[in-house]
Amino acid sequence: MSEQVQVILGDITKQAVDAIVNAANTTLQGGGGVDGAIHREAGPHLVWECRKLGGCPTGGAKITKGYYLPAKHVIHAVGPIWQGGTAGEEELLARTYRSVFELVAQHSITSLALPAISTGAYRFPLDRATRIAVRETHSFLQRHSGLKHVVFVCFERPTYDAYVAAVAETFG
Ligand code: AR6
Repeated sequence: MSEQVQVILGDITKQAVDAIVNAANTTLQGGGGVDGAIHREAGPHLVWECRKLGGCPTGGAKITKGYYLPAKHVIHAVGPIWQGGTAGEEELLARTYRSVFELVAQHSITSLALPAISTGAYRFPLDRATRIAVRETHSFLQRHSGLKHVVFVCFERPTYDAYVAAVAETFG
């Protein structure tokens, strides 16, 4: 496995990195799952800043400060809701990761922690989502040397197992 890429079981709100990624919705006003956890730990300033952003389309991402989080920034990314696979969900999820990495490059982020976007409330099949996440990460790392450390933070064991398999497959 690449030294740049790590898979852990844990809570993304505890990661002391340049930026953590939030699995947000198009309103950027908070919600359940990882979104709820991030807003709880960051404190109310986060939603105040998010209110000024005017939402975000599916496939997009926007960046804020991390406030009381140990992470300096939060990249709010909006993945697609799984609708059976015929609504372009795979391409939309890939686009979501590309939007995250555009912000990583623009803001010279050197360490990044990501959750398994769309695989909770949005019900994207885990293996497919994981392969897309790891493929897009690999593609970005090949083109950009500034990002030194990527952590896939998994909240549940099946997610962890899927990432370990996808990282081994892609990074060797
Ligand atoms: N750290 C890391 N991963 C977590 C954490 C955490 N603290 N908490 C949950 N997860 P979800 P989605 C995992 O539902 O599918 C929200 O209401 C979780 O186990 O958070 O993209 C938003 O506002 C799963 O593996 O995000 C949206 O409306 C992964 O994070 C909607 O849910 C994603 O699950 C987005 O749905």
